[in-house]
Amino acid sequence: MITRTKPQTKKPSLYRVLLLNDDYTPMEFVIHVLERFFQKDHDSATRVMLHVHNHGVGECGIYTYEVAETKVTQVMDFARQHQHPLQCVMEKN
Ligand code: TYC
Repeated sequence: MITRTKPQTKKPSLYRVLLLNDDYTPMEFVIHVLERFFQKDHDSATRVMLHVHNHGVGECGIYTYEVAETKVTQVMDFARQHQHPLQCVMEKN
């Protein structure tokens, strides 16, 4: 009889954190969010922001569940504090 053993280490599931476009949040605010919470430099933050602006949705980063959830909460709280309708969501990779 042949027994296969599963690898002993399990890789954690990964989640994509996405920003959604809207008509009201200022472009500079979105760039600031990407720099502050996703450690992007100004050029790559600008690229992601423009991608979201032009395509409706864009990826900020890929994280384990807890980190992704924290990022979403931080972005949503920050946007609410500044009264912008910016939406940030996560999806299983
Ligand atoms: N569409 C917004 C504007 O024209 C900019 C924007 C970009 C808003 C990305 C949200 O996730 C977003 N001011």
